[in-house]
Amino acid sequence: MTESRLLLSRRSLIGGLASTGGLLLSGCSRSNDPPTYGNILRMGDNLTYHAQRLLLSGGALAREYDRSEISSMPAIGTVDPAFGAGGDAYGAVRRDGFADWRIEVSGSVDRPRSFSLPDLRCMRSRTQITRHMCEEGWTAITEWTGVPLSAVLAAVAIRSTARFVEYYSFDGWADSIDMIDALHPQTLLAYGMNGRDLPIAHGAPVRMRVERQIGYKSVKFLQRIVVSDHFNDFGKASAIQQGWAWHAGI
Ligand SMILES: Nc1nc2c(c(=O)[nH]1)N[C@H]1C(S)=C(S)[C@@H](COP(=O)(O)O)O[C@H]1N2
Ligand SMILES: [Mo]
Repeated sequence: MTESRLLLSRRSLIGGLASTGGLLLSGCSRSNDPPTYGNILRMGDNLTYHAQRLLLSGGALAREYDRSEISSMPAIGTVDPAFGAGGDAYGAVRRDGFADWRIEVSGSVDRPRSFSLPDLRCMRSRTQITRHMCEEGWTAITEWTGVPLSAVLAAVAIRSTARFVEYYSFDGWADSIDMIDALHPQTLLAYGMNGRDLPIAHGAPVRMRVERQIGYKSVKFLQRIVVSDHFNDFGKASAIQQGWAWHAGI
């Protein structure tokens, strides 16, 4: 390589590094980022958010396992919302195998509608064996069956302005993911676990599976979904404002 070409390639390398660093660092000021509340640890969340988005293509799959590797999975947090706050609503839909359960999908969509369990079961399905990772330190390998969230979003015709998908549960959980995770092929509204109907303790009738983020993003007992053009931090009592990372990539 000649002197000048070496110089050129070095310059472009340095330029490349600088712009990479710029992209990572500017993450903290972009309007669609998770909020930091001036908290230095929350700024780290944004760094991992952009680093993951940079390193993995939007569609990179979480590792999938063999049936022989399935392990037992403890039920964590709420194991039956019928006995907690707002339990009446869950108690009502729990009857008759969730015959009256409907999940409403609204917000930034052209065709808002609700889906019954049979509606979801009639749509395209995906089965995947993945490792659930809880922030408490345990992991479990489990088979999940469900409808890709992308199929549901296609059915309601999300608008081009949509940036986030918010999801709410019967036990008061609210969370959201960006469109890259929402449209990811492994992001499921899961109604099956290890070849059976999803048990109540694991989130019946339908739970979210977000395989490239930590366990608490996979919200159980889904009640409704809202497609949104703007980031929602769900207010002062929310997990995000209580210090839980919004983007918890693994
Ligand atoms: N609605 C709801 N979703 C939830 C929880 C919960 O308590 N309620 N716990 C979360 C946490 S911290 C983990 S690790 C997983 C646990 O899923 P599992 O109970 O099926 O093992 O669910 C997540 N989703
Ligand atoms: Mo967890």
